[in-house]
Order: sequence, then C-alpha cells, then structure tokens
Amino acid sequence: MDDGKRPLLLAVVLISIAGLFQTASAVEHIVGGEGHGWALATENYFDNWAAGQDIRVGDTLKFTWSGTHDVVQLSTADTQACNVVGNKFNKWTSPGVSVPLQTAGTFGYVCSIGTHCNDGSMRMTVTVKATGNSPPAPFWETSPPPPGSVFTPGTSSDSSFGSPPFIVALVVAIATLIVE
Ligand SMILES: [Cu+2]
Repeated sequence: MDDGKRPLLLAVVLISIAGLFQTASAVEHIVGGEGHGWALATENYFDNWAAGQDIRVGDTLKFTWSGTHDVVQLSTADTQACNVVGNKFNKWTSPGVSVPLQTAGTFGYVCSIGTHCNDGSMRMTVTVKATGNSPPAPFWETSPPPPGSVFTPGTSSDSSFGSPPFIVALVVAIATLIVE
C-alpha cells in the first residue's frame, strides 16, 4: 500500500469504530412525551407512556415541566400508593432534570406537590432493562415501516445506518477505494 494513504485509511477505521459505539449510545426519554411532559395527567398516563418505551441501563429520564411540580423517587409500592411521606430515595426540584438510570430494575417516581400524585396521576413505574439484550436488527431483516410512520418524533433511534453490518460494509468499500 502507498504509505501516504495510511493515515486516511486509519481515520476511516477510527470514524467507523466511533459509529459502532454510537449505536449503543444512551437514549434520553422525555417523560410523558415531548408534547406533554411531567404534568397533571389522566389515570395511568405515565405508566402507559413508560410501558411504550424501550428503557435501558445508561439511558436518562428527562422530566420537563412548567408550574409547580417536583420529582420524588419512591419504592414501587409507595409510588402506586402515592405514599409521598414514605422513604424518599431521591428528590429533584428543577424542571428539565435528567435522571440517569444506572441499574436494571423497576423504579417509581411521583410528584409530591399537593395531591398531584393521587388526583393528578403524576406517578410512574418504570422498568429499566439491561443493555444489549436486543441489538437492532440488520437492515436487510427489517421490514419496511408502514406508511406515515417514518421519522416518528420521540421514538428512539432504530436507524439501520448505525448498525454494525452497515458500518463494516462502509469500511470495506472505502478501504477498497483507497488501496486501489
Ligand atoms: Cu405536580
């Protein structure tokens, strides 16, 4: 190989390796969805929202709100009972807080202001799954999404462009061009 082309090839490989790590990057979940946030809601709204998310260790929960709310982490039993005078594991009072999820398990969050938990349904049980249990499907195995569902805002990245097979193919293609 021409020695002058080695730095370029090295750069391509390094960028591609960075791309591999990007596929496993943390997802920031905006609690309640972008249009709703951490606010008074209908019954089970936040539990239903959480059940629809793929929440993994390393992800964060972002609680956004206006007005007077807070976020208190309780046991799941205290969460379901809105027992905000029970054991508080954590409390956050600044809107926009990002709560890191460092271990797999089931966690409960409520708003402790007034009767927001009981009457405003501001309670949520979240299941955090371990990382790496379901790697994204290779793009050739992914069935085409139904019309209108492409680029749905708020869903986590399922792009096949970041998948390892795609990146390996890209590296091989570019490296072939360079060495010719
Ligand atoms: Cu509240």
